[in-house]
Amino acid sequence: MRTQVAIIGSGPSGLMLGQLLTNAGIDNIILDRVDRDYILGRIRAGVLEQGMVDLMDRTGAGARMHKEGLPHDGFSLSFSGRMTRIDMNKLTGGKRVMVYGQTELTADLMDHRAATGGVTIYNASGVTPHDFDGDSPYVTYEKDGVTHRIDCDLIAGCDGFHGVCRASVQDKGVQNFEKVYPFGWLGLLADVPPVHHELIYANHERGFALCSQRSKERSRYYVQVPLSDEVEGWSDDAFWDELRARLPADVAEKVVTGPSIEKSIAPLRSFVAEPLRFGRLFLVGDAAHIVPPTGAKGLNLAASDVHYLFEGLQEFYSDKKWSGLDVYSERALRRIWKAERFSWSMTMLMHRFPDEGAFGQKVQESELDYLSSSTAAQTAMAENYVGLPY
Ligand code: RFL
Ligand code: PHB
Repeated sequence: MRTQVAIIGSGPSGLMLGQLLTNAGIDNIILDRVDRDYILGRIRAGVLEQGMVDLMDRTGAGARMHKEGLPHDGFSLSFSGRMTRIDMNKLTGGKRVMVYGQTELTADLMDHRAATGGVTIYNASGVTPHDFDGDSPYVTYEKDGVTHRIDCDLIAGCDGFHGVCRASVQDKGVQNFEKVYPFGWLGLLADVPPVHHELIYANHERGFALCSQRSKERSRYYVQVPLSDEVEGWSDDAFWDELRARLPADVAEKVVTGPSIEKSIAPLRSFVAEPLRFGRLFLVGDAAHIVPPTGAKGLNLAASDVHYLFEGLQEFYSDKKWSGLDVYSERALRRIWKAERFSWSMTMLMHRFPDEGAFGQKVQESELDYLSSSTAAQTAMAENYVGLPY
């Protein structure tokens, strides 16, 4: 088999890149080690920046997102029993975010790919990129007991944090930057109306909590938990009690509870690999970087990577020039580090860090107090939350 761009990974990064390439007449094949249902069973992001919404429109798969997605003009921070609303729309001169689940967005991209004749090979095991240092890279994989080979011009590593692409460059000068946080998020998805029409990020002495949503009938809630906790140890009732205990009383009494559809614990991590290019192999999305979910930036960063890489690929195929691909890593990393900084700072602001002691706690409280009264501080938070320009 031969294609122009071999894409490893059929998450949002791989699917968005594949669709932009297909739309531009550039041949591509996507490989994933699991199948469609497995990918759609992963409950992840919910908040889309305008840049991500625009990119979905460019893929041609954005129609349902506009119909069912919920535009949000603001969100609230709760601490010391009071709420501060960050009016994103007013503070950024009219910008907003869109609440639309990653599961739905991924399904839309998969359906559009199938409808436009894109090739995806699911359940491909042992996927391996080869010879990307030279001029003739190829990818091998196994399916149904047979080894296959795809020759290509370039390889896009869109295979997430535990993928094979970054693992393949560990001895090629890649530098890893990492910070691991001493807690995780226990998330619960339920078909109950959200407690509030906007998101609430709560800093409470019992730990962080987040009230999010997927639609007017489906809520997504999170609470900070120690890394030693296991999801089996959390009944639905225990989750609802803990969530309510961390919210201001007038909000807590409005929480509508119900049986969980999904419940899971995710560890929190900041991670960046540099550079993002190794000859003819390019790292994209979670394969290259991870942010703690507090700033809602992971999926949105995948979108900006795809944007920069697609520009380079378009130039490569239409003008036979490497210049866009040559600057991909540098351009993407500048935006990645700003999102890393924001996600880290929002994580440090909103969680409880028992090891930081009383001084750390006082500094956090004073930063929250400053935020509640300073338009400048709120503007900086709003500007980052809606997403910095590409
Ligand atoms: P993905 O989605 O992990 O997809 C990678 C794909 O690659 C496949 N794969 C392989 N295929 C072949 N061979 C191999 N060896 C392979 N290894 C892996 C996998 O099966 C998979 O299908 O990466 P991608 O596409 O870069 O997308 C990144 C996003 O999924 C991620 O950044 C976000 O979900 C992060 N995130 C959030 N981002 C936001 O922008 N806003 C949010 O509100 C937000 N909330 C979240 C989040 C992530 C969370 N978790 C659980 C990590 C909330 C949570 C709880
Ligand atoms: C979510 O809805 O899953 C979500 C929303 C905002 C975040 C993180 C996760 O910051």
